[in-house]
Amino acid sequence: MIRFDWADPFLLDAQLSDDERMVRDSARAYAQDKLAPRVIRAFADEHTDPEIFREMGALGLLGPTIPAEYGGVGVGYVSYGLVAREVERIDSGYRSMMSVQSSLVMYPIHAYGSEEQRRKYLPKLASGEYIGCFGLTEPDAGSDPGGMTTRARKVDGGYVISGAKTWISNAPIADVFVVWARSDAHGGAIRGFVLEKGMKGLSAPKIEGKLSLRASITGMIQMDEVELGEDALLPNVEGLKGPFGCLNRARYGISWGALGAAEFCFHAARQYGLDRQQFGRPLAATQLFQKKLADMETEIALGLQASLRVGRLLDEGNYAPEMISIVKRNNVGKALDIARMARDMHGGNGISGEYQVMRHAMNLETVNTYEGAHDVHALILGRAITGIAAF
Ligand code: TGC
Ligand code: FAD
Repeated sequence: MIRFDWADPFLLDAQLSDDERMVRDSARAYAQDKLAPRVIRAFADEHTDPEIFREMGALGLLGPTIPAEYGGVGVGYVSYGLVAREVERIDSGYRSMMSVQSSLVMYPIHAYGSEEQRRKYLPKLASGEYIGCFGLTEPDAGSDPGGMTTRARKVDGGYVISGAKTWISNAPIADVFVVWARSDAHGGAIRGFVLEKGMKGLSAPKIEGKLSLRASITGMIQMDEVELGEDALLPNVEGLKGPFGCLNRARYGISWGALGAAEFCFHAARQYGLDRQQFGRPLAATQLFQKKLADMETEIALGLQASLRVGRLLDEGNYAPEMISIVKRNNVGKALDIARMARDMHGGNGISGEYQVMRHAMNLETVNTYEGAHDVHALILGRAITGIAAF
């Protein structure tokens, strides 16, 4: 028998390799030393610091699964998940910045791009010199991206692309835009294109006034007859499986990240309960408070084990997207419940920015919606269980 460790109940640490622990520790040190001190102000001021991309790049946290020859560090998906957990322990917006760059911009350029595209973009995205964004969602096509109306028209020497994407992370500060559009030259199939800041007809206005993910900038991508060369097309994928292949990676990372945010809230509620005296004893001495902590710990421990399992299967190439729907949906939903509960357990102090739990709850509202809304993942699973698509 061993002594129970409330902060690592199923000995997750012992299930990691030395290399994975090293990646985790380096991401944790960066997140705690550099991100934690600026997040309260950044969220309050709705400020995104582009320097964060350069800092993460210097540590190999951007596109960590991309091979070293393209500027990545070539680690596996368990390591990627551990990075997401440490970054989102501070703020979901910071994890969003990191995971869009890694899974939604670097991954498709690596997996679907030409050798020239890989060499042109990946090293600069890995270092954070370039910031990337991913345009799938449109004003009238959110959960149903197949309903997109952005169109690429074939012209001599390339394409002309027109349309609008909305709710796009990083867009207003992006240098590189991975955009999905219906391509007339390919029978109306969905194809990926790489656009660059400064192209005529391309703009990316900021969406103002978000009450969630305020440390991560979000915008639109407006394309008015943007002229692209042949070399802008991602040559090696066609159809919705292109963007979904990227989303598999990002959703998996989110399943770890959300639990990082949940762990922060759990630890904060525990400490608050130990410190705060009411009715002549610490709040943590009451049965209700302890039950809430036990529920939090249980959900976090189960969720982390599930994400670790899915990460190992991803690393083996032995996964199905539905596995990722289970962990994205469950872990984000549970993290949101935990953050709301932690907010309640802090009483009035829980609404103050200083205690940070309400910021996590507000952020997780977005995380529950993006990358496939909570109920959309239920429908993906429902289809797999019954064979009937109920979207
Ligand atoms: P469906 O008929 O199911 O599939 C069309 C084609 O795609 C293939 N496919 C997949 N391939 C790889 N991975 C997956 N997860 C896949 N899911 C489907 C499928 O095999 C088929 O291929 P083929 O070759 O037969 O054509 O497509 P559908 O239109 O019925 O889709 C239904 C549904 C609901 C599953 C899908 O549309 C969906 O997932 N909707 C949610 C949309 C979403 O997640 N949007 C995310 C936007 S990006 C974002 O939010 C970034 S935020 C990031 C941040 O800031 O951190
Ligand atoms: P809708 O699809 O309109 O859904 C609204 C509600 O209806 C949800 O509760 C949903 O679960 C439910 N619903 C939808 N369809 C069904 C159905 N068939 N049956 C039952 N219920 C249903 N997108 C990008 O492409 N790139 C990004 O970088 C990006 N970043 C984002 C950042 C932020 C801060 C936010 C808020 C969003 C971001 N998104 C991004 C968009 C995000 O992916 C979409 O918001 C999400 O896919 C949901 O689409 P929607 O908002 O249009 O909601």
